[in-house]
Amino acid sequence: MGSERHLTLIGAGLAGALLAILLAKQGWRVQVFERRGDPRIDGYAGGRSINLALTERGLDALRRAGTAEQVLSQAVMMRGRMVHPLGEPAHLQRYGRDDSEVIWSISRGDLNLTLINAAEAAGVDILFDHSLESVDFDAGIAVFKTPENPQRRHAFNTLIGCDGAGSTLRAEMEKVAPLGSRTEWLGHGYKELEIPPGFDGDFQIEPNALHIWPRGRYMCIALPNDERTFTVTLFLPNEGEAPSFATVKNGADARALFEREFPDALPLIPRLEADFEHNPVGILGTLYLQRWHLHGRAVLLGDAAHAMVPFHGQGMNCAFEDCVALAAHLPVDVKDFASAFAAFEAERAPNALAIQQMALENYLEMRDHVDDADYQLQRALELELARRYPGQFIPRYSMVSFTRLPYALAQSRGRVQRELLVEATQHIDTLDAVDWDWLDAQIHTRLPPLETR
Ligand code: FAD
Ligand code: E1W
Repeated sequence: MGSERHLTLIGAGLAGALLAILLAKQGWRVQVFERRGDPRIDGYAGGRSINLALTERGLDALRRAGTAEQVLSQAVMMRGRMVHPLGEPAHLQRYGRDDSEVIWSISRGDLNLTLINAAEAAGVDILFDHSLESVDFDAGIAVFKTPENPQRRHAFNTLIGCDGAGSTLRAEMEKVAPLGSRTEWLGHGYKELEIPPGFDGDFQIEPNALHIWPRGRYMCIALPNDERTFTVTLFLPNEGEAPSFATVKNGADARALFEREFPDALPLIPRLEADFEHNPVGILGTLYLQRWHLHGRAVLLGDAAHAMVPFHGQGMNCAFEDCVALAAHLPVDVKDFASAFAAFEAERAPNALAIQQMALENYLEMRDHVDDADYQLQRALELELARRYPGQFIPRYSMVSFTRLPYALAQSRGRVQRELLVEATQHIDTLDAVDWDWLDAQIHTRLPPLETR
C-alpha cells in the first residue's frame, strides 16, 4: 500500500474496531487484519468474560464513533454493587448519587459486532482469518497466516497494534528494539459460570446491579446480560491452601465450595459442575511497557500496551480512551508519525499505569473490605463530603467511572481523600462525631476545585 493516507491495524477486537471507525471518519484509509473468523459467519468465538462493564470513558468514545445509542439499547443498567456477605442479607451500595451516575453491562460479542458493522459502514476494510506472524519493519512488510496462504505478505507504511495482551506485534517490535516489557502475574485466576433465567423467564436476582460475594482472599461476581442471564465469575488463588484452583479441581469440589461459601448463589447455577469442568481457568496479570512505539513505524494500544487485572472494570474503557487519544494525534495530514506516537505515549502511559495500580488495589477492596464496619463508615463520610463539596471532593470510584478526568489525577486526589477519610473517622463510629471544621480546612487547602465537563 503505497498511499500515504493508509493505516494498517492489527486486531479487530474492541479497540481495533473502534479505532478503525474513528480513523476512517477523519479521512484515513484503514485496513484491519484479524486472526479470528468473521463473527457474522462463524458466530462469536471471543473467549474471556462474556460481559463487560461500560463506563463514561468508554461511552464517550462510542459517542464519537456514532455507536453509543445502539450499544446502550442492548445494555443493562447497574446502579451499584449488591454485596452478598456470608450468612447476612444482600444489600445495595449505590455507585453514584442517582440514576445519572450508573454503569452498563454489555455483551462483549454484541459490542464487537456493532463496532465491526460500523467500521465497515465507515469504509474500513476488515480482513478476517489473517493472523499476524512476523514483521520486517525496515522493508515495511507484514506476514500473515490465512487459511489459504501460510505466508501472505502485506506492504505497510504504519502498523497500529490492537492485538491484545498476547500481542504478536509487540513481540515482533521487541526483536528490533527493547520495549522494556514486564508481566506481573496476579497468582489468581477466574472461572466463568452462568445463572440462567428463572422458570418465569425473568432474571433470578436483582438485574440492575453488579453482584459481589466478597470472601476475604477470594470472591465471586455476577453481571447481568440482556437475555436475562448473569455471567458469574469466580476468582480464586491459583495455588496454595483451600480454596484455590489447586484444591477446587472439578465440578464436585466446586459444588462443595459453593455449598459452604456461596449458599445463596448455588441454587441459581444449575449447570455449576458442567460450567466448571468445561470452561478454562483464565489467567490474570499486569503488563508494564516502557516504550509503546517503534519510531514512526508501529505503535501499540489497549491491552497490547498495558493489560491490567479486571477488578476496576476499566480495561476496555481505558483502551477506548487510548483510541480517542491516538486518533487526535493522527490528523490525516500528519507529517511526523514518530512525534505523533511519542506524544500519544507521553499522554497515555502515566494514565495507563495509574489505572493498572488502582485495578490491583480494587481487588483487595472488593474481596476483603466492602463488608467491614470501618470501610462502611468511611464510605458514608465520603458520600456526605461528595454532597457537601460537589466538583471538589469526588469519590475516586466516581472520578474513574463517571468522569474523563485523567486516571493519574483520580489516583493522586484519591490518595489525599483516602487520608482524610481515615483520619476523620479514627476513634469514632458515627458521622455525628466528625470534626467538620477540620475537614473543611483540609479540603480547601488540599483539593482544588475541578472542572469535570
Ligand atoms: P482484545 O479485546 O483482546 O482484542 C484483541 C484482538 O486482536 C482480538 O480480536 C484477537 O483475535 C486479535 N489478535 C490477537 N492476536 C492477533 C494476531 N497475531 N493477528 C491478528 N489479530 C490478532 N474491561 C472493562 O472495561 N470492563 C470490564 O468489566 C472488564 N471485565 C473484564 C473481565 C475479565 C475476566 C477480563 C479478563 C477482562 C475484562 N476487561 C474489562 C478488560 C477487557 O476485556 C480488555 O481490556 C479489552 O478487551 C482490551 O481490548 P483490546 O482491543 O486491546 O484487546
Ligand atoms: C466495576 C470484572 C469486574 C468488572 C467491574 C468491576 C469489578 C469489581 C469487577 C469495580 C467495582 C464494574 N467494577 N465494582 N464495585 N466496586 N468496584 O465498577 O466493572 Cl471484578
